[in-house]
Amino acid sequence: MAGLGWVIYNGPATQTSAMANGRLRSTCQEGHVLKVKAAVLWEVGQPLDICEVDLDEPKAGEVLVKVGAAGICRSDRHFMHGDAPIAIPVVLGHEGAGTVVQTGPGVTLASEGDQVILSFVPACGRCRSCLEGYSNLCDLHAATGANLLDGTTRLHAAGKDIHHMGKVACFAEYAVIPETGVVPVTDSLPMDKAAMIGCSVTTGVGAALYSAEIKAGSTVAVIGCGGVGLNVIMGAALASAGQIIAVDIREAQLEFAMRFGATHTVNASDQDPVQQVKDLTGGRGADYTFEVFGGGDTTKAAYDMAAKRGVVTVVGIAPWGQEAAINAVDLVRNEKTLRGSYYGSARSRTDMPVMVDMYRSGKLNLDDLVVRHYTLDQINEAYADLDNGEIGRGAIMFD
Ligand code: COD
Ligand code: ZN
Repeated sequence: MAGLGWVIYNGPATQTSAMANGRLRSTCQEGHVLKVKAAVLWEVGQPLDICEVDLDEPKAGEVLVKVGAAGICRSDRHFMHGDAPIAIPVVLGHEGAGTVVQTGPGVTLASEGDQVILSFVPACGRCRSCLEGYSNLCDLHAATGANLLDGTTRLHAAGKDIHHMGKVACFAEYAVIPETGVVPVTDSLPMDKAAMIGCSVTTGVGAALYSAEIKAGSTVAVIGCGGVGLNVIMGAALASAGQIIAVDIREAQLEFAMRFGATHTVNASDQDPVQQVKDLTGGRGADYTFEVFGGGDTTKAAYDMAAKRGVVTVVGIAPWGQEAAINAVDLVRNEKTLRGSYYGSARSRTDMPVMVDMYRSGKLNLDDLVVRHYTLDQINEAYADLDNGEIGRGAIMFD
């Protein structure tokens, strides 16, 4: 904790002065900012800018986290490309883990020194969604978007407020996060594995176990076998599915998926994936299908390849405005279920510790999932690797 350079805030963020020469304090003093390196999206379609930004001290109910690792997830890419709307400028990064180094007033859910997994839905615990048990859909979180729960930001640069993706913003050395957005881990994990639990594991395994509730012995097809899709496959294996069919347009992804529990593969680049899945399931289609890419066509394919009474779970979010043409007669006559799944229908604070235990007991293969490490300065390269279809997950590692 020593050596953190708090700066006295004297005016606009670009005109700070007078280095504070102290250790990090556990009680906040108004008006201090920390200079941190962060990857900022200033404009849609532009590369991320690695620059120094000002980070305010945590306010009531917030914690300051020294980021340990941040995953390279396609969801951030959707914002960079403008496929999904977000307030900009913004610090992206929603799959992370780190160490709490300071707590704001009134914090009771985490302490200094805790290793924490970051949750990109810090549930308020008071809204209707939270009270009904759907904390992944917290109304206050949705209403405050890429600001913190009080509707303001702690990040600033060039005289502008900078938004916090998922109230996490972990493409930065430090992050100020609502206390409900950090989940302490007992007996620390490697940071990159802990980070995976912050998104791809909870989103993917959760989609299989908590959204679809896959039954033992059933047939499963997963469209899109990147970081999140591989976790859906692991979830299906944990649920003892019989056949697990990995569907992707890249052969390397399909081969890699076999390591995580896929029993069959379908290459959708040259042949109709719906027909191939039907061929592999005796003409019935799969009992559970998942869309884990984010597209209208792939959502339709997931629907079409589902069996009678099949459950279609859409994890990916298609670019704004895209639609999927669902056959309205087939929906009724074949009693299919079409549903969305956000954050694996999970409750971060109780379900993430379950994922940690599953990793520790060897049931989740996170050691093979993270295949590339980068520095924050290499983040645009990391996203180029994702676009080029490199297998598995990449992670930014911080000192
Ligand atoms: N058919 C089959 N597979 C395809 C196709 C296709 N037509 N096109 C691409 N793919 C494959 C790619 O080759 C790749 O293997 C895979 O789809 C996508 O994997 P990644 O690693 O690029 O993406 P992920 O796993 O990091 O993210 C996937 C999401 C579905 C989560 C993401 O794209 C998304 O839609 N996010 C929005 C939803 C959201 O916000 N969720 C919560 C946070 S993740
Ligand atoms: Zn993600």
